[in-house]
Amino acid sequence: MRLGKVMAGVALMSAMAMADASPVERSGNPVFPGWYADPEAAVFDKTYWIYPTTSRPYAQQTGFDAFSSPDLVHWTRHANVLSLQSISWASKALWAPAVVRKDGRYYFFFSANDIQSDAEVGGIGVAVADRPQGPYRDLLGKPLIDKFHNGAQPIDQFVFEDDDGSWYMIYGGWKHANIVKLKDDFSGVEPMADGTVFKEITPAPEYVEGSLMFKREGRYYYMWSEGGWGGPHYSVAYAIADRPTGPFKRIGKVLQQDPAIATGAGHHSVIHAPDDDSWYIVYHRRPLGETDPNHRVTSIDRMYFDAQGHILPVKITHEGVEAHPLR
Ligand code: FUB
Repeated sequence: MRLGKVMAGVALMSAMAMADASPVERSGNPVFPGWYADPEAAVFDKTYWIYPTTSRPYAQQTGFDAFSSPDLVHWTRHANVLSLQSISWASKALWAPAVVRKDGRYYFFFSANDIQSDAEVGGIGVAVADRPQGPYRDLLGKPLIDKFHNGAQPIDQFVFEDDDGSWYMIYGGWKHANIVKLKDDFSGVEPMADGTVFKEITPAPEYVEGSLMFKREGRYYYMWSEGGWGGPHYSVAYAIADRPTGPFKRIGKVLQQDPAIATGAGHHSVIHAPDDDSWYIVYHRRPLGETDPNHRVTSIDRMYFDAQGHILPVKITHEGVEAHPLR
């Protein structure tokens, strides 16, 4: 066969291969429409869940929607999974869900009322349901934490089960963070091994709010938000320690605005897919040119570690992430 004919054959075969290859499905960012902030990501069985704050003026933050997906690309909205109707002590500013499964039930921790002093009613509450999509009802009939301790406003809780079965909550606004050990029935807090109940773990002067913790290769990663949530410089930084109680020393920023993509990228959560050890960061950001503080949208991008276990700076994208069905 002459060379020209061979080359033509090769060109035809690669054109056919390209036509056959299905395009890679990606989530796009934001991953679902609407103004939603502070996304809490969870995996229950083979389904991804996102529980965000409804991003509106505080008086209109009266309920939470949830979103589920089999693959990070296709999302279904579940409206009003928890609302003020089920929380007698709350009246506004429902924020920052943290949702966990324990003993077959689903627990939805939330912040309410944006209290400014111990004289006000509000703080961090917990609701319960038999299914991830609710409906959730208030577990206690009162807040779980309703006072300032170590200067931390009781908001922005994250709930974490350690390997020994202990459950911890890390929380706090107004530039202070505390860790507490939860009672086994989540009805309150109990002293840790050293007798401390509210242990301050504020990791750096830059700390503002939005705490999160996970464990990887035996070490505890603590992440938090810095800057003002209403502006472009909102961002996420991290530290690593050998214990959930620290001490934590700030290593650096992980997530921040990209003037070509979006501003105000912060208040995040993390998903680990164990089948291929991929990590995702789920966060809110503000579309370019938008200045309304509440115009926050939920996005997902990949998160990578280097060989020493440091988190590499996240590249925020318009494309989002590839489909990742859970096996
Ligand atoms: O969405 C209300 C508040 O905005 C959150 O609790 C803060 O972390 C900030 O994201």
